[in-house]
Amino acid sequence: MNLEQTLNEITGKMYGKNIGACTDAQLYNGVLQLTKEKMAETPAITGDKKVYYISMEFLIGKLLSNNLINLGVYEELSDILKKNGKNLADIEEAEPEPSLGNGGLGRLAACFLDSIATLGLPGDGIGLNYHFGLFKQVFKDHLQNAEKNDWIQKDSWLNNTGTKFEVAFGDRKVTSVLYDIDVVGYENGLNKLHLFDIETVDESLVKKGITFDKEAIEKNLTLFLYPDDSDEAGNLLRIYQEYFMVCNGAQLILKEVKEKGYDLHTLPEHVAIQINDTHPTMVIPELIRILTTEEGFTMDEAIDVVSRTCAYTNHTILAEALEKWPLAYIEKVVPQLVPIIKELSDRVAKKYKDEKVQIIDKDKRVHMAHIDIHYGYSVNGVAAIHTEILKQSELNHFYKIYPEKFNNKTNGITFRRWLLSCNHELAAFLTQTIGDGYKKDAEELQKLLEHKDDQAVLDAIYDIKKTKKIELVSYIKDKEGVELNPDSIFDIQVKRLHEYKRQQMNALYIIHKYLEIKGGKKPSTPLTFIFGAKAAPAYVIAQDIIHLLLVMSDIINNDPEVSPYMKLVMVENYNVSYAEKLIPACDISEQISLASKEASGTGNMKFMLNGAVTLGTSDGANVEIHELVGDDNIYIFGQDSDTVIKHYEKADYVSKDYYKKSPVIKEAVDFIVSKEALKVGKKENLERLYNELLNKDWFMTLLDLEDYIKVKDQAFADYEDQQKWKKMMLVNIAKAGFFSSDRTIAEYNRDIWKLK
Ligand code: F58
Repeated sequence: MNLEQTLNEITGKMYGKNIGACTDAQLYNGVLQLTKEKMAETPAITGDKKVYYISMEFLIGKLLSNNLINLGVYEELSDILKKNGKNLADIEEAEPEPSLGNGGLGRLAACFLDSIATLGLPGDGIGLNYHFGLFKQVFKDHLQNAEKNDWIQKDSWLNNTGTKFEVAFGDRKVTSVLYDIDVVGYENGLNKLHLFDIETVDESLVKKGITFDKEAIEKNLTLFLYPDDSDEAGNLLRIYQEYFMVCNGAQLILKEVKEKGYDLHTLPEHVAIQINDTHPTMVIPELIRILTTEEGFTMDEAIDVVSRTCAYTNHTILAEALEKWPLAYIEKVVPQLVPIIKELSDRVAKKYKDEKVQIIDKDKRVHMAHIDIHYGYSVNGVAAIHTEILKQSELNHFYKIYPEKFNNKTNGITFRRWLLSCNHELAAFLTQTIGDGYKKDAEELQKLLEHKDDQAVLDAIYDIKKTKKIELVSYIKDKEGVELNPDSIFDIQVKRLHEYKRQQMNALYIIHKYLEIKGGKKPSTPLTFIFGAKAAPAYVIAQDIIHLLLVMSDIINNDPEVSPYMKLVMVENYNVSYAEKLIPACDISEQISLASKEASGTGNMKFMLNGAVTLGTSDGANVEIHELVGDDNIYIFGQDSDTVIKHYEKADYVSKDYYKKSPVIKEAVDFIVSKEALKVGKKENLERLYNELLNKDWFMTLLDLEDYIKVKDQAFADYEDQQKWKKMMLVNIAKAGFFSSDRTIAEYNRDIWKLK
């Protein structure tokens, strides 16, 4: 049977209809089943040693398109649907997005699974099956509201495996259920994403918005991704979730090793466990607990084996993100782990006197990262500058003890999703121009450099960008009700909302531009500013920044004097699917974090790959992008990380000094609480933000604002020179190959996992 016959048979069985007679939603279910059948036929990737990537987040996004691409049937299916009067893009719209992650860290885990399978390495993900992913963002009265975000339908990518484990929280025992999602490599075999759920979960517990009874563990454990942790019950629930994941993960791993007939004493020869940030750290004491209490290991043996199996990735230097759980909380949730953690801590205390490297500190808090570093065999940062900061400052005390454990693995992105799937036009053009070798070996994108002076190629890249901008304009008109001008410059900042990412600095620039236009100084090419960002519900200033952006968009877009020259739109509920529409349409990619704070960033890579030019600070992977494309193909501004770190050390940054010194800064900041802004926005939110910027500004917005304005204006001016801009686009695409997650994973494997 050919693909069309199979699909007709499936829709016939499901709905008594052939392809042409189905609705898009019905066809989605049909194609879903077809794809799942194809994946089930794909041979599993096997080997002597396997990696388990354990993570609280896998921000997989919609899977249909990617799976079809990786199975090699995207084009064929697309044609079949067309023949039957259907459109694959419309069918994809019917797929709910699994938002099982907050941002970069979760998305990275998803890209990694794709690359592990694509490279043919045996490797599975281990995580949780949240029934409601990251909240759905809804704007009302210029404020963010959080609503529950369900994604699981009767038919979905989840396969119930029937595997169950018992998990004990002290005397309280619960049963887990394991769901698997197949992960198919690009023209390669099959791995799995294992998502654990609790058998007794109860979705009806969620009443209004995203609030629910936090105490009812049996019912709520896997309801939400990262519930609000602003209170003790929230923190405890987070520990319940973390332990639930690692306890299940540890049981699964040991079961698989035993089934393959390996002696558990040889664990490090057959298993590598990559711990994605500190959230899964308890897997270390949990494995030690199981090996000593159930498998007859001595404590020394268990510690030795586990330490040679586990490796840790750090994703941040922000102190508030480095988990330090009160021992009392762990005692409440998993008392059986406490003796193990104490033993691990005592061994460290005996050997090292330095306070800074202890596991349990004087306040009886457990430093999770310290467990990973002492009892894991590898510690990696996620971009060159980040790893250097870890070695030289944040984790310097550990680096002195274990220099051999530290290594860098600059992040990457899967080109299957972030080029082939989201930008068919560019992918097809690249194939036509440089062949399709780049799909397997991303470095081949460099062949594009040979066409640097080829006018037809330069024009084509520019035209494709225009096509994607027109598509986005129509999508945004539909979703947000805002009419954008495809001939304007698209300047885009999309990422989680956090002060260190400095969306507020971009907002101040926009105010500055608005005031300039009001004063009669109009930009030669109109400007479009696009934001997308969710703010953690408990993060007050982040909500205020969203408020300011929504207020400004209201003011700007409704001012007939200004709106022909600039528009501002903050898209609602930014997620992976939205990113796939925004990124191909971007001219200028905003990567403006305070230097030293963004560990890597991965959005920066996605934009570059799609021909956007970066406007950024010397932070995270921007530094490596800069090195690759050279000074002429990127806009870098602001203070460097050494300077910033010194400001923190000396505590000598005073934002008010910058405000007083610069009339431009003063004017922009004052506008936040101007009559005009207060007429549209809320006094409480705007005044709080204004005061924060003037009296605290912990992430040094005003430090870089003047330079930002200068360099951003330069970028807009350069855009006028089309020829120059086209070349910059080309160089950025050509140099993006380094950021393929295939390269990143090959390095993890070469240096850390060592799988065959
Ligand atoms: C991100 N971390 C880094 N954390 O900020 C980013 O620079 C990096 O590129 C990315 O990891 C991948 O390495 C990140 O996304 C989170 O989302 C936390 C998860 C746990 C709750 C708090 C946010």
